[in-house]
Amino acid sequence: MKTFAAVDLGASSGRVMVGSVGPRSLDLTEVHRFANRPVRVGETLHWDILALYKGILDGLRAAGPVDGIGIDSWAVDYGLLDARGALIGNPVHYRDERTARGVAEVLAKVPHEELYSQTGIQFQPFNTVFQLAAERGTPASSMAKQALLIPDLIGYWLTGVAGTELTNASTTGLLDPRASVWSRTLAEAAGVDVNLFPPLRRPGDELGRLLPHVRDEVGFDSTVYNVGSHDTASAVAGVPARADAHAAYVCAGTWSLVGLELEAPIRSEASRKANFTNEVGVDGTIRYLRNVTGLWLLQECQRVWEASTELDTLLREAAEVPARRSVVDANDPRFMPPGDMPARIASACEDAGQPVPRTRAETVRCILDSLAEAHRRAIDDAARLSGRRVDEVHIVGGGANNELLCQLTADACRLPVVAGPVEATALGNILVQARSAGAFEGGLAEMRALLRATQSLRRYAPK
Ligand code: ADP
Ligand code: LRH
Repeated sequence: MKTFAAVDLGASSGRVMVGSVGPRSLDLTEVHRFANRPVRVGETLHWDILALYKGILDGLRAAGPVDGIGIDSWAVDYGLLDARGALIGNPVHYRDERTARGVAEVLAKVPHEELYSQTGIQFQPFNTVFQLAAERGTPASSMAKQALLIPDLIGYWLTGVAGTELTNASTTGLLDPRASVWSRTLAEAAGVDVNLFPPLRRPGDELGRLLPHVRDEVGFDSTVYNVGSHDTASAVAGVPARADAHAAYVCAGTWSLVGLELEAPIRSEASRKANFTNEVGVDGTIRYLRNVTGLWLLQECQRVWEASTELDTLLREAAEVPARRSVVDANDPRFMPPGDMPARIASACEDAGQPVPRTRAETVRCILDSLAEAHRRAIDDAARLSGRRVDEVHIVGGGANNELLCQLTADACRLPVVAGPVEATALGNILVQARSAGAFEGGLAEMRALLRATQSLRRYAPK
C-alpha cells in the first residue's frame, strides 16, 4: 500500500486529497480545501496564486509523508517568469476581458480553420494562444523568459524543475494532438513564441523531488510526478466507465466538459463548426468534448445572493418548480464574465421569449434545465460527429452531488446516468502517480475497474 497526494485546483476551490493505493484498493481522504477567489485589480482579473500556493503547502503539511505528489488545475492560464525564474505579476484569469484583443490579432493572421486543422482545439477566447497574443508588447511580455502553465508553475515552485505537461499543453491551442509536439509553424504565423514553454513531459513522468525549503515547510520529502495536469484530463481518467460501455462523460464543475474518449482526433470542418475540441488525455487518448458553461451559472447566482440561502435548500425548492418552463443557451457569451448572473439569466429568458424566473428557485431550475439540455445536445453532437453510439452517461465532479442535475440530464438524454466519483479528478491524478510508483499496474481500463470496485456510484434511470 502506498499513499499519494493530489493537489487539485478547481476554479471554485483548491483541495489536497490523499489516496492510499494497493493493487485492489483505493481510499481517498480530503485533507485540506481552500477557496479560490479571483481578485480584480484595476482593469484586470487575476488568480490569487500565492494564496493558492499557501493552501497547497498547508494541505501537504496536513497530508503528512506521502510516496508522491501530483498537481492538476484548470487549463489555459500561465505565469511568466523572468531571467532569474521569478514570477512576473499575478497570472491573469481566463475570464478577463483582455482576450478579445488577442483573438482579433491572431485571427487576422491565421484563420480559425487553420488553427483547428492543426491543433483540433475548439474556439474559446481564452485559449493560451490568444492570451499570449493579447500580452504581446507589454513590459511583462518583454521581460518574460519562460511561460509555465498553472500546474507546471506550482510544480516548479515545489521542485525547482520546469516542464510543460502534455495534456495541459494541448489546451494552449498550439500543440499538434496527434504527434504530441508543438505546432511551431502555426505559432510563428500567430506571432506567439512557443519557445517560452519548457520541454514537454508526459503524465507519469517524474518531475523532481521537493526543494529543501519546501521539505522544511511541509515536514517530509517526496517525489513530484507529472499527472494529467489538466484537471479535465485527470477527471476523464477517473470516469469509471467500462471499455465496452459506449459511454459519454460530463465532468460537471464550474464547467461541464461533455464528450467522448477517442483514439484519434477529429478535425473535420463539421467538428470545428460544432466547436468540439480534441484535448490530449492520459495514455495518448483524445478527449473529444465541448465546453458547456456549467455550474458557474449557479455559483455566480450564489455569490450575488450571498450565503443567504443554502445550496441544498435552493435545489430542493428548484425540484418543485415545473420542468422546462424556461430553457436558455448555457453557452451564451453574456454568461462568461463574473457579474449579476440572476439578472443575466432573466434577460436571456426575456430575449428568448421564455417566462422570466421570478424566484431564486425558478432561476436555479432554469439553470439546471438549461444545463441538462446543453449536456444532451453536446452528447448527441459528439455521437453524430464521431459516428459512435452512446448508451450511458457518466457524471463526475462536484455536479455528481447535484441529484436534480443528474436526473434532468438522464431525462434530457433519455439515457441512464452513472454519477460519481465526485472527486474523479483527484482519483485520476492519484492513479497515474500510483502506476509510476509501482503501486498499481495497468492502463485506463484497469484504473476504471478499480474505481468501479472501490468508489460509490449512483444510478439515475431516465423518466
Ligand atoms: P471546480 O473543480 O470547477 O472548482 P467542482 O467539481 O468542485 O468544481 O464542483 C463544484 C460545484 O459542485 C459547486 O459549485 C456545486 O454547484 C456543486 N456541488 C458540490 N457539492 C455539492 C452538493 N453537496 N450538492 C449539490 N451540488 C454540489
Ligand atoms: C475545467 C477547465 C476546462 C477548461 C477551463 C478553462 O476546470 O480546465 O477543461 O476549458 O477549465
